[in-house]
Amino acid sequence: MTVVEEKAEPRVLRFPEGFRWGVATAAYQIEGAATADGRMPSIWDTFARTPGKVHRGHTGDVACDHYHRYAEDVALLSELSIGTYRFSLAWPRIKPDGSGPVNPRGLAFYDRLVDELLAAGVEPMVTLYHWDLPQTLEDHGGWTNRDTALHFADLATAAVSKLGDRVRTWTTLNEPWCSAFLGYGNGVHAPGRVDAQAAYLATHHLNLAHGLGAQALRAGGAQEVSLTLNLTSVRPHDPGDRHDADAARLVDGLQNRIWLDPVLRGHYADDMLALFQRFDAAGAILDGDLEIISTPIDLLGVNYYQPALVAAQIGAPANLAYPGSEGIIYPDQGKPTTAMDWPVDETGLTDLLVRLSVDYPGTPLMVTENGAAYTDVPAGDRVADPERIGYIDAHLRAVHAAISEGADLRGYLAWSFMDNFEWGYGYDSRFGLIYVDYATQRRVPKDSARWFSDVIRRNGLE
Ligand code: IFM
Repeated sequence: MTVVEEKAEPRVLRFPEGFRWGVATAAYQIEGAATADGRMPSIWDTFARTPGKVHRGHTGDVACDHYHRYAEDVALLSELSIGTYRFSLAWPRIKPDGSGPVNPRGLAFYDRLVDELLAAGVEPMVTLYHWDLPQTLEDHGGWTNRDTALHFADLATAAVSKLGDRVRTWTTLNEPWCSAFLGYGNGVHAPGRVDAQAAYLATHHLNLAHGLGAQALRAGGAQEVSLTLNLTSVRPHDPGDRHDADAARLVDGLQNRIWLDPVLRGHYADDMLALFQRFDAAGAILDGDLEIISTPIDLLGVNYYQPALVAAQIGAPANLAYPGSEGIIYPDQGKPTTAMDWPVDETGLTDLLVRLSVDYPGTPLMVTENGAAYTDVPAGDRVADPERIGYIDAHLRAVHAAISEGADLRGYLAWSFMDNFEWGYGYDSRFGLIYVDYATQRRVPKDSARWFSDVIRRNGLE
């Protein structure tokens, strides 16, 4: 008797047709060339030079030297079959003092980059602002000054008029929560101010900048306008405890709703308005602002890394990254962690995407950042990073589950294309799919890069 061995077909978890796959970076984190072609300092140049602010005194002066090596980097993107490349424009290159005339040499860099990407078959996706505010604007109050939002709209106009014929998808801001609450609330990001009123003023002016920027992009003919927020699922430690539930609602307000509501519903929720009032910032919200802020967008970018777990505890001081959040603690989540001690829990991503679809229906979603820092050790030409593969694999399954539950998810971009300047953590925290040897600037694709490339080619996971 002959036994016919059946060869089992590997099961593939497929993503929708046309799903956009890619990777993301940001200007200050990779470009270097801090004084090239008329660029002037940003708040991050100043902050990084301030002793004690950035791990080991690292700065973005050289970073990955992408400004000079962009052609090599684009070739790598293409080799890995990356469909979409999300990058940001450096405001201090394009308008070095923030508000004056356009610096053609600065804008020309992005012109070259966009052409290089298109020639390599990679779609450029542009973010206008990823935290590098020109220092001159900060000298006039930065995001606490309403004028900064108006200057941002001018930046949008300059950028779209130069690149709009070739760039389809435009994002106004990246993670305004970080700009407002880390920049002006607890001061761990530039400009390093610790001032609750300033944090709430910045919040509203960033929302306004988004709205004005979205209008400027539309007027300049942008096809797809978006905003990227760092959102998360905020969970009460004991869901049955009223105080824990209230704590979760407040943190959810500051992390998620204070950005989502004005943009997608045209108003701030009452509990958030109460905080603007408490910190003497409600006067910044002028008649007509919310109409501007709620200018329709075509896509909401979601950056997700970890869920939040909160519990009420009488007497706990406020976390300055959430000014006004007295009486709340953040218990250990009991999950495995990344090299930065961030808990790994992909269920927070499914919950978040499904929640956005239910609470804010009608706006397509895209995961514009997701990834993890691990300690990568190169061995010759190879960097084995099984933990990063595991992290991304789990999060892609979580994304797939959200799609199955009805979320209108259009794409997934891994953070990050290559190792880079991880803000206050400097260069020691490596998020890249590509390993960067900073001493030689040699790029080495990690195992995760090859693995992700296979996922893209098959539009799914085995
Ligand atoms: O590196 C950052 C990025 O600039 C914004 N989102 C989170 C990433 C990891 O911390």
